Amino acid sequence: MMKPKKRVMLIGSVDAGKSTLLQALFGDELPARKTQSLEYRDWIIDTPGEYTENPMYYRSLMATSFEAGLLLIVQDATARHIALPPGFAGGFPIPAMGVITKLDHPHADLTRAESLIRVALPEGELWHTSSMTKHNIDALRERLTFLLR
Ligand SMILES: Nc1nc2c(ncn2[C@@H]2O[C@H](COP(=O)(O)OP(=O)(O)OP(=O)(O)O)[C@@H](O)[C@H]2O)c(=O)[nH]1
Ligand SMILES: [Mg+2]
Repeated sequence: MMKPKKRVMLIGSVDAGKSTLLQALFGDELPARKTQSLEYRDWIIDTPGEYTENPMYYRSLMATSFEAGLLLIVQDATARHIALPPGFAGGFPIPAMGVITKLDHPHADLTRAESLIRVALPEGELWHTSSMTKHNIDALRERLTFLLR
């Protein structure tokens, strides 16, 4: 795999599965620890879910996005809400795409998850993954490294 030039920044609610997705993309062993602060790892910037849930942190997310080439909004397929306001992705200076995680979960509801994430991400690619079964993980890694090259 070619090392990308730019970074992807992961955002999404607490427990959305951001860090677990990061670990799956790098082939690390699960589980992930709770993210307490911005974490830079190779070509990924992981953020604490609190930054997505609390508007007090939006400025920090915006500032950090200048170090990234792509915004990845992570939405849990079992979640009944999305923390982000309408059109949130459009406020960033970089392109955005979405990932719906936990496809393997018995309570996953893809139709609901898609309509929730489309509020914050009206356009842009939308991927479905499971970090447990690794569904779409290799394909997503290929896609991200291609987009960031
Ligand atoms: N079934 C299933 N569970 C998952 C998946 N991805 C993450 N989880 C679980 O969801 C919980 C939260 O995962 P994290 O990756 O820590 O979530 P996060 O978005 O990084 O959370 P913060 O760091 O608090 O913002 C953990 O218990 C994971 O094991 C998945 O694909 N399938
Ligand atoms: Mg985390």
